[in-house]
Amino acid sequence: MEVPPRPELFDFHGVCMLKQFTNNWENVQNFKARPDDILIATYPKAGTTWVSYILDLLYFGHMDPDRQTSVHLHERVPFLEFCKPSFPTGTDLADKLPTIPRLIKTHLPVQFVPISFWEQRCRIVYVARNAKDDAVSFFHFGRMNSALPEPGDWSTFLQGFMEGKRVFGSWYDHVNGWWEKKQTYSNLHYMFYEDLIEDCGREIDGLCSFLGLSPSPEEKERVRTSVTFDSMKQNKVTNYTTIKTLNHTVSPFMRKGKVGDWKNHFTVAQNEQFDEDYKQKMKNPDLKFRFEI
Ligand code: PPS
Repeated sequence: MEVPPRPELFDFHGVCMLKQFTNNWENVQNFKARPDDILIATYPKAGTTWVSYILDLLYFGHMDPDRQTSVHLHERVPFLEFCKPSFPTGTDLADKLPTIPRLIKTHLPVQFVPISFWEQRCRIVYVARNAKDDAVSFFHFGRMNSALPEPGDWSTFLQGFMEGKRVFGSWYDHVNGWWEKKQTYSNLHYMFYEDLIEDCGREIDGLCSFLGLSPSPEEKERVRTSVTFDSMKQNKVTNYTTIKTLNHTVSPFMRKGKVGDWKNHFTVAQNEQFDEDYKQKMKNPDLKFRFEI
């Protein structure tokens, strides 16, 4: 079978994007959020799948056992801006979601989020991951995902990452833009991948208090054990092995799940250049990332 060519990035209102995320723009912008919707927002590779599954289990883990084994996470938590021929669009999937609340995922930078989410005062969970591990994860994802541009070699990819030439734009603008939003929008819970790795139970508690949930200790423990890296890697509902554009023999979607894997990729020179550039772009002293734990 002929392999379709890799797509190209283009400038979209100042942000690098791919057509598969802008094709349905009018419907995305006009999306009618409901007050009880919960938006899970991230820069790619920050822990979207992890937090989506935590929220899905907190709300719906006790429901119909069939759902747990047969409904894939990407159907339970639609990807709002996704739009590719012969697939249902993210907005259609979200419109048809039967659950209350609806859990909806997005990688959009804050300025692109449909206005109805703000008007309806929806709760939003933002997850951020340190830039070095995010870049490494994104690089390997680009290698295994034929729906993304060719990543090139590691040093080319890293350079593009630093210049914001990756789909959904600059990591730096994304994490800073959402952080600023949190200062004025109180229904935003800003989380860090590194904190989840350090103590997932504590982070689940934080999510529950933000969402007004009070699971029993047993329920909470069930969620915690179901969302470990190894459980999610084995679980076909969460490991993305059924998606055709992903080649897990090149690099699995559930790849390493660690903090600090960047040390296995960055050369000393790349690290120095990255740190210098980072200082220029990350001036807000309140937004701090951990590169190791
Ligand atoms: S995507 O494609 O943007 O939706 O990817 P996303 O889910 O945001 O990020 C994928 C990375 O998250 C890791 N991951 C986890 N780490 C630890 N524990 C759990 N449960 C978990 N689930 C997903 C996944 O392995 C990717 O990171 P890397 O570093 O590539 O392993």
